[in-house]
Amino acid sequence: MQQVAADLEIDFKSEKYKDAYSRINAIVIEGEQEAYENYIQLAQLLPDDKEDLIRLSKMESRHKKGFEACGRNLQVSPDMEFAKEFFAGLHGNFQKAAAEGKIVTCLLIQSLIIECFAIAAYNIYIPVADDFARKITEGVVKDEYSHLNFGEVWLQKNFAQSKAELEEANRHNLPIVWKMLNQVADDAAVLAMEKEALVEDFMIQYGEALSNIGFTTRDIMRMSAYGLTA
Ligand code: Y39
Ligand code: FE
Ligand code: FE
Ligand code: FE
Repeated sequence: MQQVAADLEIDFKSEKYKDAYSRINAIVIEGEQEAYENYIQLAQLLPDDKEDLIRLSKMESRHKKGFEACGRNLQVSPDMEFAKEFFAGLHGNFQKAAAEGKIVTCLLIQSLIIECFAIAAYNIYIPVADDFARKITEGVVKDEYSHLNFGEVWLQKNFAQSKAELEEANRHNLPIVWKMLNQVADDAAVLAMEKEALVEDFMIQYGEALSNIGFTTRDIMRMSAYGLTA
């Protein structure tokens, strides 16, 4: 059962809520900033899709501004140091792949894993958000579906030659996502976002994406199992 903020009587002004929000809001702001940078790097790696990718990068920087406003609205200062550390694993792997020209790995990290993480988090947040943040997040999540779609379409077109690299990149990066989810679970719970709901939504989005790209159900089961124990 989806719970809504009005039923839960969440106190958005309590110190406990604001403390948890200082980390979750920072994660989202840092995530949007890194997504902006990642799409600019992808635009350089994929000259044929440059215009589209620059357009996506601009959407990410708008998202960042929206979430900064959400923090200000609750008089919370985001803990950006915590957030940088939170993203360090995926950030490092994206940078390494980009330096090696591994476009498929870069797309898996940003356009599949990070976008599915964002979609799950924003879907779960919307019903329990304050009115200001809800309106912002509703606008943002629509964009994130289009970013996921970009990755799906590209990888589906290039599936045969990308399959092995996708499996390898999944093996290295999916366990990092489970660690990130575990790290943020307590703070998310304070915002009335349950870890089980986040995991469920993430797996649905990610599994659907892998299916759209061309993986079989059997492949998806095998790939999804990586890092579940992280
Ligand atoms: O593509 C995007 O805009 C993604 C960068 C944003 C990622 C946001 C990550 C959200 C995780 C929040 C975890 C809260 C429980
Ligand atoms: Fe960077
Ligand atoms: Fe975004
Ligand atoms: Fe995005």
